[in-house]
Amino acid sequence: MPDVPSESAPPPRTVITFGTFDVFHVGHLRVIERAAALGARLVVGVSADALNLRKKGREPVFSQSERLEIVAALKAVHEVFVEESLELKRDYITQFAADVLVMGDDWAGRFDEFQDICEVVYLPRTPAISTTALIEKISGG
Ligand code: C2G
Repeated sequence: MPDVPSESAPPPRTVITFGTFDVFHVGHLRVIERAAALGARLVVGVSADALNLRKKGREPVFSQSERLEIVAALKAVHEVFVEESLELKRDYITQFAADVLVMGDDWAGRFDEFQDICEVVYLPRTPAISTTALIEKISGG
């Protein structure tokens, strides 16, 4: 018998998410795992060092290639790429044929404009952990 998908089976969905993922922590892991659970394939855009410098006025602790390497090694992640600009989100969603865009709810409402090409989901942030707080703690601040 040929392996024909049943008519009622929903097509496998591609999920896309974005982030810096600097000083990788459990809040990052949870958003990635919950994003992956919304589809069959998870693509992650890891923000470029230059984008961070422009946006936050400082270099990330870990370089872009290190952050990419860490995110790519996660079981839940199928593909990673460098997010060069926040303004290219629509292009990335199209390029990777994403059905769902996932972000933490610190971005709530910010990407609703993409609802014309994909589902947009904001997941609750993991409380009480952030890269900034970790950097302050480690540096004794
Ligand atoms: N996150 C979370 N819980 C935390 C910390 C972060 O759920 N305690 C989520 C964020 O909401 C985001 C993802 O982890 O969805 C990555 O967080 P950051 O590395 O801080 O990413 P950011 O610099 O906000 O992304 O296009 C977006 C850019 O790439 C920037």
